[in-house]
Amino acid sequence: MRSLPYFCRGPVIRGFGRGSKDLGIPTANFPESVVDNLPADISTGIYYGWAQVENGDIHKMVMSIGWNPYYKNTKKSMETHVMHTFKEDFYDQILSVVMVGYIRPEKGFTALDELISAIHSDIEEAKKKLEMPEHLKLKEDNFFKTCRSTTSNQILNGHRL
Ligand code: ADP
Ligand code: RBF
Ligand code: MG
Repeated sequence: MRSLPYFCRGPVIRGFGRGSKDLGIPTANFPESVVDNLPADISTGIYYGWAQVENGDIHKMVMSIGWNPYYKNTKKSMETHVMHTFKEDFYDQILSVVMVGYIRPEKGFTALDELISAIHSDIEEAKKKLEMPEHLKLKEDNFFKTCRSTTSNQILNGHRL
């Protein structure tokens, strides 16, 4: 995939509330504006990379892009599970991510426990892969260091943030 690593940023919106309730794995959802800006060669599926909430620490993440075939969603979503235990929810806060690698396509599992164990193995794979030097260096990228204030006029991937 030519577009990897892919950097993007946006506010966390409310989804269906299924991530944590059904699966025990919360996923922070991006709005349509971020989903619609994905380059054409970023296919649906499961990715891993780094994530940061506002100006906080940078954590490992796994992300699902697509229609969640298990739930038969009609809208394409982009959901990030941050590998960190947060004290509070962070709806409306700015999530910055860099997608660095691809794991697998989305699957339409027949049972919920199959979906959950697939996500757990994605998390294990992401943890391992992100220790590679070429991936570790993206954690230090300036993208995560830029001072972001609401008055600044930053442009990312052609978009004013
Ligand atoms: P929704 O359907 O609204 O996205 P989820 O059940 O998927 O609901 O929960 C996602 C929300 O949980 C996020 O928007 C965020 O505020 C919160 N959250 C807490 N911890 C995490 C985490 N480690 N990764 C992602 N989101 C988290
Ligand atoms: N949904 C699917 O229907 N099929 C999948 O293969 C799938 N894989 C996922 C992998 C990861 C790492 C994550 C975080 C989510 C995945 N999901 C998948 C999405 C899951 O169904 C979604 O997070 C919940 O529906 C909550 O919105
Ligand atoms: Mg979610």
